[in-house]
Amino acid sequence: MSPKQKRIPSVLSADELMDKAYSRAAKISKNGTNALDTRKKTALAKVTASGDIIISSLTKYVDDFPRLDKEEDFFPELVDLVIGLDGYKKSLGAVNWAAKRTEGLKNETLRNIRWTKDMNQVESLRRAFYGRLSSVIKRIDKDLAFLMEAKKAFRNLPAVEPDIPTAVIAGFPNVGKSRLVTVLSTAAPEVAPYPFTTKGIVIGHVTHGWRTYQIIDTPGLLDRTLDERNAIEKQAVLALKYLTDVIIFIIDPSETCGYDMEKQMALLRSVQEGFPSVPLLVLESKSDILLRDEPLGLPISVETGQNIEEMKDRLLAMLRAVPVPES
Ligand SMILES: Nc1nc2c(ncn2[C@@H]2O[C@H](COP(=O)(O)OP(=O)(O)OP(=O)(O)O)[C@@H](O)[C@H]2O)c(=O)[nH]1
Ligand SMILES: [Mg+2]
Repeated sequence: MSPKQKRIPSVLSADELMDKAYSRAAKISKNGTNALDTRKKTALAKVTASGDIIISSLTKYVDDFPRLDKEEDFFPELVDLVIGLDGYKKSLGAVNWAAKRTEGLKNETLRNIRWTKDMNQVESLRRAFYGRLSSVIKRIDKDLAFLMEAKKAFRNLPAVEPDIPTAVIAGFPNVGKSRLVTVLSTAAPEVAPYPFTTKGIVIGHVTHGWRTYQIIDTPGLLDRTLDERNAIEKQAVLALKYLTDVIIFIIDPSETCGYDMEKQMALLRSVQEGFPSVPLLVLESKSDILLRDEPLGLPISVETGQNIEEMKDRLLAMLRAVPVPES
């Protein structure tokens, strides 16, 4: 499941968690049969309440943040690129540790308070509990902050639907991928006359008859090997690796994108080699600027509308031919 579809709780900082626990405990007072008993009952209730608030908040984080154990998949790999999977797992592990540690401290303190016959001891046990609790929670402050950031990142992840036929648009930066997506689909990615405008995966939809298809805009790729690619380019590679049923590859023969044809052709070849079984629709963009005599792919212009309808027809035919998974 996509981490986006899961409701993720708001994460409190260490200070906020402790404030919540203290203020709940501060309101508690109990009556006992004598002064010692009153003190004990009150202290037991305060320790229980403050410990339980911390335990239940932390346990909720551990339970409700998505498990991303299966690493060979689109979302775990995307999360790895966007926030780092190791850090994510480590933070959840630390929060889990803190919940267990709080439980242990709480039980130990309750036991000691029950045993003691000394009024002053009751208070010092309670205070010691708060002190130790606070240092446990402070130790995971960075992990809580990490989870807060992760929550934001999850919210911004693309809402990819894995089971509908999908076309992924690829090509060098600045060749016109996003502008094409805006005429093809419901998505409205940013279009700008400089490279690396698109920094993540953007999802659009096209509806044709009763069927809906996904069109995915990706960040531009440079012609280089995977280990040289930056995290932004790697998102495009992930979309190609996991999501694509049809690749739309855009070449900009006008070279106004800033990259020469030789480099663009090398990238096209490496995409073909990398995904030999995926149907490929090659387009030559910006035909209003330069129309080649012998184009390699279909020349299009979003500026003049040249071949846009033809391109849509070809794309829809390719998407219609994608086998629908049996459900
Ligand atoms: N003249 C002309 N300009 C175009 C056409 N299509 C796109 N452009 C321009 O090319 C520039 C880059 O377009 P984008 O759609 O942002 O390119 P991109 O491939 O998404 O770029 P990145 O996101 O940076 O990889 C913009 O200034 C567009 O207006 C076209 O058909 N004709
Ligand atoms: Mg773009």
